[in-house]
Amino acid sequence: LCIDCLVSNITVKQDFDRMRYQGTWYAVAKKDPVGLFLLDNIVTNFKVEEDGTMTATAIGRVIILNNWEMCANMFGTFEDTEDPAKFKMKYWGAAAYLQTGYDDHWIIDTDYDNYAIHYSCRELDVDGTCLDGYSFIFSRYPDGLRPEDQRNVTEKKQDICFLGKYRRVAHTGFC
Ligand code: ODT
Repeated sequence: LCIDCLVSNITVKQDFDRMRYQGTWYAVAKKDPVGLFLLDNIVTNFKVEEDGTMTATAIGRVIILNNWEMCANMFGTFEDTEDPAKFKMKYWGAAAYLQTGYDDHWIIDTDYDNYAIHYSCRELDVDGTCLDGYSFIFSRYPDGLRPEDQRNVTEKKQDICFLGKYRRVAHTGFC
């Protein structure tokens, strides 16, 4: 629960297990940051390397240089922090004109087999709330969340103060 919207009070998944998090996740909803990048058809694949490092790839439809539509191939490596569900994500694209960055990457909640809620605050406001952030709702299935997971996901959207700020992410086969 987070009633004051302070980023420092947001709770994440307890005892996050990166091994069970591996494999394919379909973005079914997204809260965009300022200057959004990935539009839709977003699919990610997480992996734990032999040395224990978590890495991921992501694909998604983007529009670059104002009106060039393409599928972006993205890569990320995750730096551990003292909390097992909080990472720093270094990311870059297969092509130089794609976005690169270094974002927080928090796993708010997941059951590993069906749903996951991701959160990233890029810019803190002076009062400790999030001024610019983004969040993905992931499903193991491209067609969306199971009905039995929807209530919990809605609750978590509220906890991270992003309720009502999500849009549905379509999977049309574009990428
Ligand atoms: O789309 C946006 O507006 C912001 C997100 C840009 C980050 C994309 C970088 C993806 C790098 C590969 C990693 C995949 C895992 C991602 C899971 C969720 C957060 C991006």
